[in-house]
Amino acid sequence: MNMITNHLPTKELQALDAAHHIHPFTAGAELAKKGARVITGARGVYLTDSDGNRILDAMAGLWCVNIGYGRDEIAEVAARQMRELPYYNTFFQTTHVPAIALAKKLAELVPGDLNHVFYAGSGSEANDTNIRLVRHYWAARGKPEKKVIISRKNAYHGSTVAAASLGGMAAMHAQGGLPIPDIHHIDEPNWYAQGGDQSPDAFGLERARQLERAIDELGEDRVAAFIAEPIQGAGGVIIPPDSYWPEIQRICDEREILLIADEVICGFGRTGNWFGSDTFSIRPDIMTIAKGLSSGYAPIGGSMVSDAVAQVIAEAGDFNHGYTYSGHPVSAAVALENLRILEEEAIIDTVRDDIAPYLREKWLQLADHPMVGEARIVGMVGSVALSPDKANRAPFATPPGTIGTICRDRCFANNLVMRHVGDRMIISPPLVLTRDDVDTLIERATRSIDEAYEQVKRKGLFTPA
Ligand code: PXG
Repeated sequence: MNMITNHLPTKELQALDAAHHIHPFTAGAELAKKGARVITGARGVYLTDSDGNRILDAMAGLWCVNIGYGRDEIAEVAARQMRELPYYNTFFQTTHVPAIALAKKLAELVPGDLNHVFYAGSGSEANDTNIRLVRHYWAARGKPEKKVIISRKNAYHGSTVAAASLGGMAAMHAQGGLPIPDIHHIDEPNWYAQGGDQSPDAFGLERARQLERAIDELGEDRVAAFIAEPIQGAGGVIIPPDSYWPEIQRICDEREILLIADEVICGFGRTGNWFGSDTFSIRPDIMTIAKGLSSGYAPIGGSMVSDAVAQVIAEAGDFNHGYTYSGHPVSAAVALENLRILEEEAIIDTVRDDIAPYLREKWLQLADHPMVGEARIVGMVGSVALSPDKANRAPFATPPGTIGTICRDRCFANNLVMRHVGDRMIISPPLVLTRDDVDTLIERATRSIDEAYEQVKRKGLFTPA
């Protein structure tokens, strides 16, 4: 493997990192004290750090390395493309072969008639595009007042000003004066935390019908679109009740609004099918893609757009929007090669038919643990809710995230990347996990939850709110 092995000692790297590097979603001073973990290489589903530890990456980087690390074919394609045409833009009536080939491939893979792509460099940028696209679309149809986009609390749609506004993360809105105007948030379908005594299906219907009520209250003539992740990822892997998506689809069919499925996490095999929209029978007008599109090997995202919407946009004159790196040739070539690997190696079929069912069986057994309130999983994305009182799905008395952090730290110590969101533990591993890898993942996760449980009890924190 081509790794930089003669790097500085870990302590020196950490000091330089603390001196000059501002980390995303991180308390800088706190991290500077303990030092960031330095990742130096990766192969398959394992990371290597600067101290030589081998860490099972059950988050596929940041939900993106679907084909696993270290695929030389991708490096070859990137190098070839860099030599042939490292950059050209797709503005000003030009195009290039990688952008064309990827657009055609995406039109084949993405369900329904979402046959058109507007390229972006990331999921955040793609969602920025979506806001401008849907408003431009309605204006072109003579309805410029249709501007409001309905989203959900605890949704994650990215970190730019517009995407973070679209998202429903209270902690993000609390910084920098968000959200921007004309974004409206309804409640999330989080039965475990908010469902009370209702059945999951009754709760799912109630939450879906909030969309109908919001359209009525805002006025259908003012609402442009509804956006949602098929499964809320960064929100804690919140899998909606079965009743939720069919009801949302019914409402979107009946009302004159566009449906945007944000598939940045769910896309490209994560849920056991190519798209979360396949898994949940969603028929979006626009789909946000990124992450698994290139398995994270190069930055790229995009908005997949239906024939009907694309036609209106095409006939409405200039769409005054675009990024320097829209359809970047190297990223597009890398994405194409990633899709070839996913398809030719039947990775998603293997997930659906073998690995996901195997992982599911073991993951659901975590619910037997005395500190686990529920275990849920769809395809290769799952979560467990930590709880001091399973019967009542009660949260801990400590501030949200306290117990999750203890558990996450045990995972770190046990060479497993399993994240926490509040007091939920989440996984989203590479799709190329083998059965042996699943066993290792479950063994390390169980050990980490056990150790966290002992610590929580010892500190007297095993008490409900
Ligand atoms: N939509 C969804 C559903 C996402 O999960 C984005 C859009 C934005 O994509 P970019 O490429 O701009 O990051 C995301 C990204 C986390 C975490 O803590 C999740 C994401 C990004 C950063 C952190 O789980 N998801």
